Amino acid sequence: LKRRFGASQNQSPPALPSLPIIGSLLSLKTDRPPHIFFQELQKKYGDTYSFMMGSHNVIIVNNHQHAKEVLMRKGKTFAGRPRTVTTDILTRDGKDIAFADYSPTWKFHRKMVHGALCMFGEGTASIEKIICREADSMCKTMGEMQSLAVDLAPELTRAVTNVVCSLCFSSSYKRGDQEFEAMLEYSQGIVDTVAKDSLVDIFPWLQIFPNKDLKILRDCVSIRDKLLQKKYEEHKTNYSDNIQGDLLDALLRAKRSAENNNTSTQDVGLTDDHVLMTVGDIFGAGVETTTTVLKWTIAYLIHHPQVQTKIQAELDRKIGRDRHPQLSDRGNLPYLEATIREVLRIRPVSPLLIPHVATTDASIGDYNVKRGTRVIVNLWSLHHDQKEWKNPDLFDPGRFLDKEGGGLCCPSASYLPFGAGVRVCLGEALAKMELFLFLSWILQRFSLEVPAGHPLPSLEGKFGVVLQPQKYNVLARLREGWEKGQALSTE
Ligand code: HEM
Ligand code: PLO
Repeated sequence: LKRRFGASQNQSPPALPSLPIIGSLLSLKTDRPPHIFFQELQKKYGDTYSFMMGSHNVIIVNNHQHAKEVLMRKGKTFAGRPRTVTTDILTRDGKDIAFADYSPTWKFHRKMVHGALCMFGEGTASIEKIICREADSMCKTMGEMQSLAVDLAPELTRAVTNVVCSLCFSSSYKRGDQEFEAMLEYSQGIVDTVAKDSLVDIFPWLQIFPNKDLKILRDCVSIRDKLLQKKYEEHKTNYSDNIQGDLLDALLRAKRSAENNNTSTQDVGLTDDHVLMTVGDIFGAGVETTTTVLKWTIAYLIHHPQVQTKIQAELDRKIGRDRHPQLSDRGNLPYLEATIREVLRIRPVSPLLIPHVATTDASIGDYNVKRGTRVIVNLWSLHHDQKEWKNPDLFDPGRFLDKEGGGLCCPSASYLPFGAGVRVCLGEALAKMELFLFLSWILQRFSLEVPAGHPLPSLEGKFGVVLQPQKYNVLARLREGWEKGQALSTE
């Protein structure tokens, strides 16, 4: 293939056919989800190839060598983000972190949020305590719904939402809360319509025509913005220079201190819009990603009861029934950790990451890349690469354990569930704590199975800004000997 496309030195990557204005649209027509289609195109065009999306040049990277060059070795060069119609609606023209282009403002906000998230690790209201409080409440509710066929999604979402809600706003939601129900609805509307490379993102002029998805997105964003604005007003009223309780307080403090120093808040990007959009990002990312992974994990555990039994045996051996799992148990539960890693491999939350943009003329391997080119790292291809993984489509947590089965390992370099480099996920540590605690709490006392007469959960994802599983029902059965243990409390 290399010879055929002449990839010797400093050439353009192999390209799909393209026409003026519409670009390669005709060659991109498919009913498959994009990450799978892009993986298949490798057979014809090689691991790294390009096409035109309207007037934009796009490069797809399908192997880990090129992915690491883009994300790590040349991370800064490829740290740009494209502006698209849908993400501009969500983020008021990129005034957030995830969809903001590479700029001093993006750097500033990223650093601040990173600092705030690190700070929450300590203190009385530590993240661990918050997560355990929510895990406890979730397990109690699951106990009440025992032996019923239920969709666990709303309870999982509420637990995860309350963790980020505590971090961002120092608040949480009770079951059946109106505001929480509204949040569930608008957030799904956003996930369904934003950053899907729909036609308006390729041809921005299509906005002038009525468009159902764009209307859903605008309506949902407007509901979200009202909620964020309300939280912002509440914080402004209760703000004190000394108390820095949550992320929104931390952002407010930075804004006020810049104002007091007579720094133009416009320069560093500390306008009200920036503060709101940044919190919106962390709130949105905090909810949708972790919930999605929990749903995938439960779906896979139902398909593979032997994996579930093995995790439970490990929990019984290392923790027993007299106490709850805690973060310090993480090193002692390698099989559970391996299972989480395998779920993040086989169903990556963000199979195409978020598109990157070359901020200068650059190169990937032997290929020249022009400034402004969009670079999409196909994480799905990396995680399902036959050369890197034995039976990549098989769910096998054991692949992350060393030969003796006692320690964790990473059998391939082709594994980047959180991305890497300057744009690496900001919530990796938080997400890992949540996944570990929520899953260990659930599996310590419940066995999850498919209810009689219900189908097994589908393992096919719905492609969007996150790869979500389809809805399914579960039966959570209290494990033998747990009737007593239920009385355990977090105190
Ligand atoms: C970005 C994965 C949870 C906040 C990303 C990216 C990935 C990712 C793949 C894109 C990297 C790139 O474009 O190169 C995940 C996974 C999660 C998770 C698998 C859960 C298991 C979270 C959580 C938060 C969060 C809980 C919030 C606290 C962010 C932010 C960005 C990001 C703000 C944008 C970073 C930037 O563009 O500078 N994440 N994420 N993520 N994530 Fe996460
Ligand atoms: C999820 C729906 C929310 O209502 C808004 C939102 C904000 C930030 C986005 C998140 C959504 C989806 C997952 C994203 C996150 C930023 C980083 C994260 C894209 C759209 C990932 C996985 O990259």
